[in-house]
Amino acid sequence: MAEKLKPAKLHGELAAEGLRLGVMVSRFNSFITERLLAGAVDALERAGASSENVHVVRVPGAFELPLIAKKLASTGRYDALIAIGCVLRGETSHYDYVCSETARGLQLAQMDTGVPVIFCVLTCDTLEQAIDRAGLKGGNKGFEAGLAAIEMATLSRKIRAANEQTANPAKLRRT
Ligand code: INI
Repeated sequence: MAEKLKPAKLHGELAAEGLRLGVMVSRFNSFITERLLAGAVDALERAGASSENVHVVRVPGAFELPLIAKKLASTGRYDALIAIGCVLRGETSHYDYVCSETARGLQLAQMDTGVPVIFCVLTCDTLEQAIDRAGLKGGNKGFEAGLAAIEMATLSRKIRAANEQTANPAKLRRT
């Protein structure tokens, strides 16, 4: 009979001790973004992050998030970044440009630098939809982003450690 396969598994942890994290927050629609920030900080705090290792950086609007993400990631000082913003649809096509360029720029920032950048930019048709996702019916997307940052940071550290130790995937911890 064939051997029962036990594949090597690799995953992040929800433990933030020692992680260096940057949280970028857009001032535009701050009524929403400050609530998302509170949710993110709550997640980091509960998972054991320390004040000296968590930096909050404010930017004017969502459109400015990608450049600052790239600058912060390029310092090599962060295990993960969280980009917080809220774009609300208006009467013109401005919304579409801000949304698409923000998403594209943040993806580019993480792909160019290898530092995880968590996308916590709400893109909503109405203020009510945004409020629901910033601590009401839809939970708090900032809290979810905090957890995602911790998972991606710890996963990235594990991959780096495994790579430094050996290129052999069999050495990865079996769970
Ligand atoms: N920025 C946002 O973060 N949310 C919005 O809803 C928004 N709208 O609708 O205009 C917005 N615009 C500003 C933009 O992000 C830049 O800050 C601005 O264009 C200067 O570059």
